Amino acid sequence: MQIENYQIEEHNSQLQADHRRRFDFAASEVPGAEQIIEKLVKFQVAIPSWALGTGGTRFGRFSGGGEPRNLEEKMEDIGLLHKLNRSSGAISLHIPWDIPGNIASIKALAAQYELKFDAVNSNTFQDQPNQAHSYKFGSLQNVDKAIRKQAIEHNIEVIKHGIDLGSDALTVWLADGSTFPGQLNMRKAFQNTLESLQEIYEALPDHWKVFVEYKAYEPNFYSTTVGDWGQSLLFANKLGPKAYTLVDLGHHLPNANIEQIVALLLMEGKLGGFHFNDSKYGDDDLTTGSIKPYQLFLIFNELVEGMDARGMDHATGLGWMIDASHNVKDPLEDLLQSVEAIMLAYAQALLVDRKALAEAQAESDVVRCQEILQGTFRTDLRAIVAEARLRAGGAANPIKLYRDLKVREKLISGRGLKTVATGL
Ligand SMILES: [Mn+2]
Repeated sequence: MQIENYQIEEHNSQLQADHRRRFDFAASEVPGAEQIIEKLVKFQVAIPSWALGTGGTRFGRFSGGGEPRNLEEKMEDIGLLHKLNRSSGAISLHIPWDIPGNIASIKALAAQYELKFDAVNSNTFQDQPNQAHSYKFGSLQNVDKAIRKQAIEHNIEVIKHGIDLGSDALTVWLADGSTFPGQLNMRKAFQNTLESLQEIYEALPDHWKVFVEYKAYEPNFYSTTVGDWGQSLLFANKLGPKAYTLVDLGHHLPNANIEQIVALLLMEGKLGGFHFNDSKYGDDDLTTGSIKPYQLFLIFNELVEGMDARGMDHATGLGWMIDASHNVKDPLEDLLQSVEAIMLAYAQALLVDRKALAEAQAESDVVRCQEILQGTFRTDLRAIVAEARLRAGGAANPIKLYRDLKVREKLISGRGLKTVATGL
């Protein structure tokens, strides 16, 4: 299905008076509101092809109905999101869950929905049907050279799919590691992984990047071969200038200071990509900003400060993507909430009075530093974010319009109640 422009215009005119009142107040309170709005309009967050269906846990999965059955329908879903919020203009493909069949028609569809192809993702954490070797004991780290070779070739194939689509980055997340002490030689596992990554790196086109994503634990529970940002940075530094670390918010041990990690990686010019989600305990993959919105703001505060220090373009300097799973919510509503939370945290970070903060830091005025950050965090910028969305052609209240138009009901009637998205 498609949302028509007139439906957005009708919705916006119904909410216009209310929005105008709130926006005028916010704009009067916020210095530089126009510049913030301009930056918000440009900022796009990629949606991964695996986030459009209902996820599950190892205990079960409860389908929500009307899930996209193939890549075309996944793009249709992201097209709906982008139509509503005008900030979801990119899709990140997971291979082999979403191998593009007819490249020309997939590209035409992307153009129709105004979507770009973000980083492509390889998958060596599962065995595929008819695969010669198993990844049960790791892929790029494996003690068996033939298994490593198979995993390397898969990554090179993913790069080729990305080239066909106009993508310019490969994200490698490895489940490699060990579940019991003594299971592997950690130094050899690192060296095997490095050699494998070097072969993949050689296959990258000149303008491409490779993102090395880390994760503290799971599915392996004793050691992870790319376990934290230090290990990822070690790989990225050894690989070369096209290799970067990717930070996934859920891939840290509890209470890790992610804002500090972000600050230092940016300082080193080695932060490449970002995966948004939220969590209470581990890699919970919850809606971004649903549990720790203040942390999200603090992370964005470091991102904006660090990117500005390096003269980076906020919209294009890093790969921005949501990486979440939806067990109890409608995935599309969840994604609308996530994008909204990201835009809000970004807007707040743009509002931080950097000069005043630097002065307070220089005087070690700890109280003033806290007042500046929390004063900004507690400023209500929702009307500013909504104004940016309206100027970009989106809906004043995306979730309200989504529900008013009965989008999920229409997707169910078109696709069926019992559908399962590929990869889930
Ligand atoms: Mn991730």
